[in-house]
Amino acid sequence: MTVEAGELGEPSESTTVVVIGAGPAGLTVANLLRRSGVDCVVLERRSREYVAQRQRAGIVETRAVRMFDSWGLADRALGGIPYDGILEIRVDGETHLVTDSDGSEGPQARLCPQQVLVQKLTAAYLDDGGDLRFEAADVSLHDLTGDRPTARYRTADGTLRTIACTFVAGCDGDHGVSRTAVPDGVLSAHAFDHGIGWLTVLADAPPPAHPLLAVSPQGFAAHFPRGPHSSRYYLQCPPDDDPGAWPDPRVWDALRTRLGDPALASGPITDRETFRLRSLVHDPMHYGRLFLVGDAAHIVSPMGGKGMNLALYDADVFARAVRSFVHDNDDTGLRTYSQRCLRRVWNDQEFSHWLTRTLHDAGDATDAGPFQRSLARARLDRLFTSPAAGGAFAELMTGLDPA
Ligand code: RFL
Repeated sequence: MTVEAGELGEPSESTTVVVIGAGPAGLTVANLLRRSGVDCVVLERRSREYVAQRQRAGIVETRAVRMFDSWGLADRALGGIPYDGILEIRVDGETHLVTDSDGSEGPQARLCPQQVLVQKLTAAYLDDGGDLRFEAADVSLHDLTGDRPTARYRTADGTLRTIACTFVAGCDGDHGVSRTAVPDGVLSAHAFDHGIGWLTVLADAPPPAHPLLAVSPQGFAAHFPRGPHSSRYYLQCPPDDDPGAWPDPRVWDALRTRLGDPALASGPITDRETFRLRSLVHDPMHYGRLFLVGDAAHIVSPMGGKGMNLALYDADVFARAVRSFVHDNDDTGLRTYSQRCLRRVWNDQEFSHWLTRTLHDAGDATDAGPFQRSLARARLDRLFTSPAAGGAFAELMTGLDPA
């Protein structure tokens, strides 16, 4: 990276890729570029402590584990607790075990909470000498359609800095600045509101034997491991319900009823929020020399656990494309980036939508009606009885499907 005097008097620097955002997408891009011998600078709005504790996803799918493995990063990037690839779907209290493994050779999915992945990717990047700047305020992007875009930001002490680059990786999530730097009308937004709300609760309570999804007459519920002594729970609720309407006793009562487990152990609740299930895709995923990666380009309903895994997929495709451009002067990967990523995005949106409808319509708590309810139950029945349907489900869960 070079440093020179800026035209406005502020320090001016130069690098190959400026990465906006240090979530799973940005940190993966940064680590893969570093391993490719491509220099980059990561600008993150929040502090290191804030980013390191943000809890969301919990499973790194098989495809993503193998992606890290192929870069020699699996041991350094992934932590968490062992996962035997078995998922429980409990229908009206009756257990059905389905496998999240397609039987192929190689490393399998890992139960790795998102914050553990973020902590490990941060440490790996910094230990390798990576340039990661936390508390970068007022980030703005300029000249994205020219040969030399720039990113401006303000340091914690108020100094204005400018970085010139060859490419910008917009990894700053759905509410970041990267996508808003694209002029109106360039991207098409395809949005879908599932009309479903979820209450999500994090608690210091024993994890389930297997990740658990439950259908009941009272609605959907789920219980996921987040550590040896912590769990995340989900409860279907009216869209835009108030978390304050869910005091602890109501949460544990609802979980015991919907999970069909009167003896479910409780524990202190450490986090509680409600949100609407929604899906969103922006097409194309680039503008000039800006490439949108992860949630900056698409949101997937959490059902099926694909959001973070798609972010990791985009990051891999982008890093390989930049590597080919920088080392082999081959821009094919950059030209086809959006098309290639969107194929997997729509594949995973379809899977997530299918699973969302199946598990919410099969209970009685939605207004889907008896016809949709019976269709959802028929889908579940097929999943539990047909090896071919079970195989297709496992292929989608692992992310090893051909999309
Ligand atoms: P992130 O994680 O939002 O990171 C974006 C980063 O950019 C920073 N940033 C900025 N930096 C500089 N300047 C600005 N102006 C900036 N604006 C923002 C932010 O501080 C942040 O550090 O996006 P990324 O990297 O694309 O990762 C995407 C994943 O976080 C997301 O898809 C998943 O969390 C979705 N998700 C799940 N995905 C799964 O694969 N499996 C799951 O089980 C799963 N569960 C979930 C989820 C999302 C949830 N929420 C948020 C509704 C459960 C929940 C409750």
